[in-house]
Amino acid sequence: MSAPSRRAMLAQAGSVLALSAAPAIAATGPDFPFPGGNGARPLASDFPQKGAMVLQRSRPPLLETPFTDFDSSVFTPNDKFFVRWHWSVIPTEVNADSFRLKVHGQVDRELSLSISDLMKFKRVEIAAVNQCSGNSRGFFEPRIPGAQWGNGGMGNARWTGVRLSEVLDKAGVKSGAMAARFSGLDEPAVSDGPRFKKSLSIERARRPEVIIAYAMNGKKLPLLNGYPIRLIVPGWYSTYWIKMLSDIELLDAPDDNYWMKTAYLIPDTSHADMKPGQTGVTMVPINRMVPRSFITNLGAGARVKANAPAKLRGMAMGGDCGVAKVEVSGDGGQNWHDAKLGHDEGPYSFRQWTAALTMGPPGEASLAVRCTNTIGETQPDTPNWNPSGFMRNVVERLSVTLV
Ligand SMILES: Nc1nc2c(c(=O)[nH]1)N[C@H]1C(S)=C(S)[C@@H](COP(=O)(O)O)O[C@H]1N2
Ligand SMILES: [Mo]
Repeated sequence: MSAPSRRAMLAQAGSVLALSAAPAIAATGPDFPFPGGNGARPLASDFPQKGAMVLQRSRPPLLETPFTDFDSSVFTPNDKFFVRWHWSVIPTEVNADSFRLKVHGQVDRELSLSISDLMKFKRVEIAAVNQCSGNSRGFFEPRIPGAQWGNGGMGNARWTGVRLSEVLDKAGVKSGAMAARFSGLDEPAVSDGPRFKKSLSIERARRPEVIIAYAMNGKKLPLLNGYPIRLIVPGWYSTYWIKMLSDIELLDAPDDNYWMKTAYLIPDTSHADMKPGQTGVTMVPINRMVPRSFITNLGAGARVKANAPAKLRGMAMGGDCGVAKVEVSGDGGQNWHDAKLGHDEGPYSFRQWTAALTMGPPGEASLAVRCTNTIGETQPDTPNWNPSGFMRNVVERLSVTLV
């Protein structure tokens, strides 16, 4: 979409997100190697608190992290962190003084907490990957409608906040409560649209790693990433990581709202895999993440010295547990060599890896990387498929030219 039409669209829609007058769209965004093409995207740098981002959609904003940014650090800078919203009615500013988080439903005491009330709970910090369920959807074949993400619909940050369990304890969850349902300040753009709400079982909600975060990489959350507070569910896909979290409702029955019952379902099969058109498959709400790994210091088509050791670098994630092993291959996955793991930032974080891999004779070569997590799961050799394009974690391959 061209810059003028994007601005026109936003203007037409009324004040949603204030964009600067001068659009900053570079001609040279990535051209993702999606099957069947249509992978070219512009870069946009005119979203508030965001640097140059791959523009997937303006309204509501879908901004992808340019993949080269993952090479600089295992922590994704706030201004390069991806952005995804379902509805376009998002506050352009939030007054942190008057903001309140409501806790209600099956509780002994309803709460209405200010940010300073929240900060009285014990402060905790956790490194965790936030990854969209549909990250890498553009690579699915057959192609699937929805955000055509490359691999940058994910990011890793140090999140600071308070344990959800302590907030729930303060409210006193009644014994009959079955789920905690979360929603934020964003609203449907159509009057009968279902507000974005997601639920966790009480057991999951009480886990010690689940926090309400008020800071990201030591700074306030960018507005587009959920200022002033958001839910962090380490190890689970970010559909549960409710932004601008303003409401927690304790339910006495499983949540059957649209976003739990109809959207965000995966086949209850190994690797969430099924055949296009297959029927009779049991579907369940998406949940834990699975291992992934990427080469970050080389791009597709890079020229690499033949018959010499090449330095490879990248990052890996275990999913909902740590990284046990990363292996690299210079021959498309026939032979594997252990990479060296970098500093351990905890089980939910990206982990850097490095490897020196001896390259073959001049010609085309396919590099590959795979991660095994601490519960022994390894990335599969063949891609999975499901009707929403969720949970891609196939071994990624990168073609380079040896010269
Ligand atoms: N309030 C609210 N929270 C939300 C969403 C949303 O639409 N509204 N989308 C979820 C989804 S599907 C994703 S992928 C992540 C994206 O988080 P980010 O924009 O901070 O990267 O936010 C999650 N939290
Ligand atoms: Mo998502």
